[in-house]
Amino acid sequence: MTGFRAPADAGSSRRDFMVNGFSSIALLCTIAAPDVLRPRKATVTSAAIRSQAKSPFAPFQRDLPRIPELVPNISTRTRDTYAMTVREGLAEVLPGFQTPIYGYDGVYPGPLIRAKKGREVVVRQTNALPFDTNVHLHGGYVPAAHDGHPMDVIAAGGSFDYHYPNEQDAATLWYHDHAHGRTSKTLYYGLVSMYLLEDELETELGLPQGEFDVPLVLADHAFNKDGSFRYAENVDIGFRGDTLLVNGAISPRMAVQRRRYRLRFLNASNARSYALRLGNARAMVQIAGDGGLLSRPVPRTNIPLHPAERVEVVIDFSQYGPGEELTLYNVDTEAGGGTTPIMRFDIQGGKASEDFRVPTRLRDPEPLPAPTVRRRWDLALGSAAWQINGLSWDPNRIDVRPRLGSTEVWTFVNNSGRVHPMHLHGFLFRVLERTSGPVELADRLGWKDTVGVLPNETVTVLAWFAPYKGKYVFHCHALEHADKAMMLQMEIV
Ligand SMILES: [Cu+2]
Repeated sequence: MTGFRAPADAGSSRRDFMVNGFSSIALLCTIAAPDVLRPRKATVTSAAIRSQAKSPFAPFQRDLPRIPELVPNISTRTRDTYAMTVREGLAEVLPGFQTPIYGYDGVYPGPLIRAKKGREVVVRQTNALPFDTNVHLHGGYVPAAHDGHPMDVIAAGGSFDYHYPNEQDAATLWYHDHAHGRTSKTLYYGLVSMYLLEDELETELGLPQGEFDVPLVLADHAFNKDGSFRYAENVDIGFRGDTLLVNGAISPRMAVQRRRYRLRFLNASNARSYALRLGNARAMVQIAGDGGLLSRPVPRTNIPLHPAERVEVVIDFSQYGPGEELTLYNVDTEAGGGTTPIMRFDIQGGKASEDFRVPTRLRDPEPLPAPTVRRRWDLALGSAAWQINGLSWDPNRIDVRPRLGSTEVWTFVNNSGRVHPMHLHGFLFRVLERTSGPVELADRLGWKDTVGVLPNETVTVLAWFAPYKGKYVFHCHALEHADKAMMLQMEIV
């Protein structure tokens, strides 16, 4: 990694820290968060003062935090019931600083839920924030009333029981706020976590489990001098931070045994795309995407990851010697400075001994009905806002009515210079074609719920509108685009 390059539009917190130090009052111009989002005054400790000598932004200083797993309050034969409070909290992101966040149970990332296919999960979400929130289970087959539609919100002080049937195949899902108009801020300030759905077919594969199955939440951030997150709105490109967090720690290190690990990556950034690459382009084996396991594993050396997408890889650390360090980089064209090193794996001593191999077949693809309808969606910047087919979000309008159980061919035509990660709530799709080149093998072998439509690219998908009727949304997952108001409504009939 060579010198620091500050992103043009997001303020430059890292430089702020390095050039001015903590005592400087020379603040760069930023757009303040709304009152309800304004962070509380952070505590500066002596540890913080000491840490300025060695730059708190240096990568690989902290061990990877593991995401806490939530324990059900009640478990019956068929159902697990959880309770969570959406509230303000403090996170120690920079050593010695307390960063104000919004968090599920007050932590960032929020607690992880581990669900099993065929067992219902109920999550009682209590809103202790001073404004509306809701919860969208991204990638889940969820009845419309429980999907976290942007207009179905939990008022301040209220609560709602989200019912998740878990009748889909194993997949790495995630949950986040979806109250309309402020997701760019609420997700940025922390309302994000993972929901891992498991099933028996997956268990039979013998993939790495427990401490060897590692969820990783990636997000770029920027900081004010008091250690609080800095947010600068940019509706055109979306937010760009200058510092990469994995599970809430700056480019951490992770001690690994000489064996295989399952790593589950989520791009929880507002608008930044990543490209995952190990040092010296060493191999990763992709086993799953947004919608769960691929039909077979795919070796890859460079994996693009657009906002809201997930990829799961198996990395075999037994090939490396004790003491070796293996770095995972972001090599996306917009990477640079603090957004290049993602994390480092530090190989521990001990013998490499393991029988497990990634099976050559993972999951058979479902037969799908032939598509009945073709639709085209033009993605462009209108006179004042990002739009789809010239339309902005209107909750009182239904923009499309697919039939329950049908498949449709949807073509996203990007007439702009920005990436638009297009996401369908409630339903999955297969990527059929893209004009930037052949569809990646891994994207052809599995389900997706979000696809990055590159600048001036056209991407065609086959969407399957099952299993639930009702009103859902589809939108760009660059959060500043979605908030302003690149989102349409579909009703499955
Ligand atoms: Cu967009």
